[in-house]
Amino acid sequence: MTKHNKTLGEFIINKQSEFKYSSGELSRLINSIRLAGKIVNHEVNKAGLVDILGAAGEENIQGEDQQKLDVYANEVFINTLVNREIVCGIASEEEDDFITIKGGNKKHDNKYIVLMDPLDGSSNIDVNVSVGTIFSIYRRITPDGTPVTIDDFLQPGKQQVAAGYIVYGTSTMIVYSTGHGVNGFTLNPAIGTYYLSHPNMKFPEKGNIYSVNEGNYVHFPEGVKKYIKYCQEEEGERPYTSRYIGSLVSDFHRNMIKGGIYFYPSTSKNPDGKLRLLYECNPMAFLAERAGGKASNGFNRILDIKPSELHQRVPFFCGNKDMVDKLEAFMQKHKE
Ligand code: P6P
Repeated sequence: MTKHNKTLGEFIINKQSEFKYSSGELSRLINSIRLAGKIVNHEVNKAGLVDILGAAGEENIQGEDQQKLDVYANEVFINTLVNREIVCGIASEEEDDFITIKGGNKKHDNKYIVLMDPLDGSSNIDVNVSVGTIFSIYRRITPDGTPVTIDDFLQPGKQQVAAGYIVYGTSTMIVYSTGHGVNGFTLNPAIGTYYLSHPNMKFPEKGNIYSVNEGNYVHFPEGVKKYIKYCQEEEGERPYTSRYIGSLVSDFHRNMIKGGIYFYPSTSKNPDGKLRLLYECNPMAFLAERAGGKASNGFNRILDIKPSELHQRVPFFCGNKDMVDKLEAFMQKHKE
C-alpha cells in the first residue's frame, strides 16, 4: 500500500475532538480558510501573467497603496467566510472597520470571529517574493444572537482559539494551530489537496538567524542596536547570520524551521512599530508559543496585551525563546 500522507481534511476530522468547542464549527471555519487559500494561491501564482499587479488606485486605512491582489484576497476570504455562514464578524487589514455578519436565519448566531491580514508582504508581489495570509480566530464574548461589537475584536491574544498563516512561496503551505501544537500542510496544486508535511512544528533548541530591516538601524531603541551589535560581534566564529525577506510570514516560517528571531522595533517613522497587533502579531505569537518560541513587544508578552483599537501597532520580537530572552535583556538594560 503506498504511503499516504494525511490530508488537511482528514487531519481536521481526526483533531475534531481536541477543539475547545467540538461542535464542528471551527472545523468548518478552518476548511473555509483552506478553500479561500487555494483560490488566492491560484491568482498569486499567475500574478505575473495577468494584469492584476500594481496599485488598485485606492488607499487602505494604513495609508498604503492597495495592490490589486490585496483587494482580491480580502474579497475572497470575506466572501468565503460569509457564504459559509460560519462567523459572526470579520476584521481585516484592508477594512477600516469590522464587518458584522448575520447567519442564514438572519440572526447573529455563529460563535466565532476572524481577524486577518489577507495578503501580508504585498509590496513583494511585483518582485515575485513570497507573500502570505495571516488569520486569527476568537470565540465571541458578547451574547450569542446579537450583533458583534468592537469588544469581540479587542480580546488579548491569549484568548485566541486558533491562528495560522498561508505562505504562497515556492510551494503553498498552510500552517496553523488550534492550541495543541503547530502543523504544516503543503498544497499539491495538481489535485488541490493539502498534505500534512510538517507535523508538530517546533523551533530548534538554538537559533542563529536574525531578521530585521537594518535600514532603520539609526532609529532603533538603544537596546535593539546593542542586540544587533551583539549578534555581529559575539566572539568565536560568526555565530549569527542576517536574513530578511521583507515578508513576515516567510521570515517567521524560515525561523521556525531553521531557528531565529524576527523583529520589527519602533522606529521614528513607526514609533509603535509597523506590525499590527490584532491580525499580524497575535496570530504569529500564538503559533510561536505553541512551537516552543516566544513573542514580546520588547518588555511584555504579546499575547497578554489588551488591545485598545482595531489597527493598533506594536513593536514585535518573535522567535527562538533564547534569542527573544537575550533581546529583552538588552532592552531592559538600555531602557530609555
Ligand atoms: P519594511 C509587509 O508589509 C510587512 O507588514 C511584513 O510582512 C514585513 O516583515 C514588513 O512589513 C516589512 O517592512 O519596513 O522592512 O519594508
